[in-house]
Amino acid sequence: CPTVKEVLEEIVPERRALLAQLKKEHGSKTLGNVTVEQVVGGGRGIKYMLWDPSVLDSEEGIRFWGRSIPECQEVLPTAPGGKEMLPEAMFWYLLTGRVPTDAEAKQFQEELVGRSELPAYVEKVLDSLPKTLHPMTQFVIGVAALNHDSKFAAGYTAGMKKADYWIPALEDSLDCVAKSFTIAARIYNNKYRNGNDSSVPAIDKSKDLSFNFANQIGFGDSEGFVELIRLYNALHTDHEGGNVSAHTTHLVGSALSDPFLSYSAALGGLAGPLHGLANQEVLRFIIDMQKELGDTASDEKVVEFIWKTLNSGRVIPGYGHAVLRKPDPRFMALQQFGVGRKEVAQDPIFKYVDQLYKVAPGVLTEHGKTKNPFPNVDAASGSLLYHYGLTKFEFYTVTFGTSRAMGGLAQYVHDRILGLPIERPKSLSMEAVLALAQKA
Ligand code: CMX
Repeated sequence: CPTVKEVLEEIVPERRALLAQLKKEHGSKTLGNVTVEQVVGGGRGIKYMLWDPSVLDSEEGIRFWGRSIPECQEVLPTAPGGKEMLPEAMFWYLLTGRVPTDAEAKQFQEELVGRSELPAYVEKVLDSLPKTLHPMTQFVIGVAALNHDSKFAAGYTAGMKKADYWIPALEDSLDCVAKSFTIAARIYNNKYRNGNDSSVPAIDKSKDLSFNFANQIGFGDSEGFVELIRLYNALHTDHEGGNVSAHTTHLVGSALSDPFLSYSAALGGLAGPLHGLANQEVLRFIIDMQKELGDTASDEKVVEFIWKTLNSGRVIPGYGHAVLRKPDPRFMALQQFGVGRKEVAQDPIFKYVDQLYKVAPGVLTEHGKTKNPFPNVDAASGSLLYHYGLTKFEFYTVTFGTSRAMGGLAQYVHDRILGLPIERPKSLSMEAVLALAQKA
């Protein structure tokens, strides 16, 4: 069956023709006006960049090349004996816009797992870091260090043609995704286990990335955990282009920094508490609640706890969203995973996630600040990892990071296919905004 590169070779002329048509026939048309509020308010809603693999609707949530999450769950291949869509299949789909056949997904999985070993110098870099360093900082360092072997950077230095940029960009992106899983496992073993001695199993080339990650950190025997990691990684891949991690990949990549440097920069953004670090914060919040209220509590007590948090000036992690105005379908998919497994559904932490979903939207609505009182993806993800014994919640954003690489870098490849220019939007001083606004 064809490789992902062969499928992309077919797609390249179509995508380039579509961009040429957009420029030629519609280049001067307006897509909306920019208000002062948008300029001072983080650019919300400004239609500003191209992003092909996914589009986010504020009401219904994310669609990947036009398919909703349940639709993807229906068509994307799973592991043998598994029920959850494979992240490798999702990555292929994000890159090509085509659902892989079982044979294509299997071949692609083998290709990625075949790339997942780390160069010795990266292992050395990771092993030399202090155990006290946050796992996300370690992740930033590990991914950036991979740039040593970047085929894109080498090709650029050797003077490759612009039309060919996407080819080494694809090579590096596949390497970056595959090796991210192994970097994540190494960070976990260094920080929370006995380092990376001979007790860490070698990569099993016949299995998928999620299994190997789980296996290397000691969870390979847990069917539930492995399936969760597959679902988690497939769901977190992409959330259109405007979020901090995706946009950073795109922005840094627009300077023709290679995929490793671009994605490493994105991980720095993912590590922020208003973005990916929220899943760590959700667990901290629920554990604090459990410590104060016990394993179960009445709705009134939970509401009281939420108010106490809000009144102390903190946010309720896992709630609210810059774009979404309904419960996040990624949250719903993870919640369904938990509800569908009896042992998870009975876990007190998971039950608190459920109870928060019932009461927190009402409290946040009454509080009256957030434009979206509903849960985002981070509201559920950590409780599931915690249930299976991954209790080091400082590590949770790393699992988000292995996944987001697939979405950010799928678009990175498309950016190079399309030959998009360096990003350079206009900034204004407050005085300049004032002067323009007074004239408007
Ligand atoms: N709890 C309390 N207050 C909240 C809130 C929450 N969960 N969500 C938003 N607000 C507040 C904001 O802090 C803001 O207050 P100020 O005006 O005092 O600054 C006000 O409501 C308006 O914010 P908004 O327009 O509704 O939300 P933004 O687009 O500015 O921010 C987000 C979106 C996600 C950063 C915000 O909802 C938040 O901080 N949520 C908690 C953290 C979180 O879960 N982040 C993960 C998001 C998903 C991801 O990227 O991984």
